Amino acid sequence: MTPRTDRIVVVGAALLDGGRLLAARRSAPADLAGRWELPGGKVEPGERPEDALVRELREELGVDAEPVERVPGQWPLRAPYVLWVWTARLRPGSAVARPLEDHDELRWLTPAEIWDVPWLDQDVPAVHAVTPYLAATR
Ligand code: 523
Repeated sequence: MTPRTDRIVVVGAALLDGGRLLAARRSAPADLAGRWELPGGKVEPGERPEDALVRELREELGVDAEPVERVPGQWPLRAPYVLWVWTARLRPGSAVARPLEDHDELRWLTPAEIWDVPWLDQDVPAVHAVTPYLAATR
């Protein structure tokens, strides 16, 4: 019998500021290192996805962010993970300085630059879904 593997939600942030999207380059694990992603991580048992998003952005980027709206859709990652995305914005006074863990480079991408970085394959459809929101925050 195939063991049952429950789906685990990974939240990703489309962190937007002045019409630009924050992209983060993974430094680990080795097979993902060097590729870019929407920053985020696994939702812990009993945790609300929006709370996980805020927590992950604080842990990984040291920022105080707030989720704005869920981007419709969900994107399969390596089993058992599935990616859910929220747009997010920085709370007043908070700024992205440098990556703290999991990443080694950050870039704020304008709409014209969105496809300049090699996104993780599994993030590409999510980034497509996010692009309309960039124009809306300009
Ligand atoms: N992805 C992914 N894209 C993406 C994220 C945030 C995560 O493909 N935008 C994948 C990478 C891992 C899995 O989802 O295979 C879990 O993400 P990870 O490692 O960022 O989750 P964390 O930060 O919760 O993991 P720990 O470092 O173990 O705490």
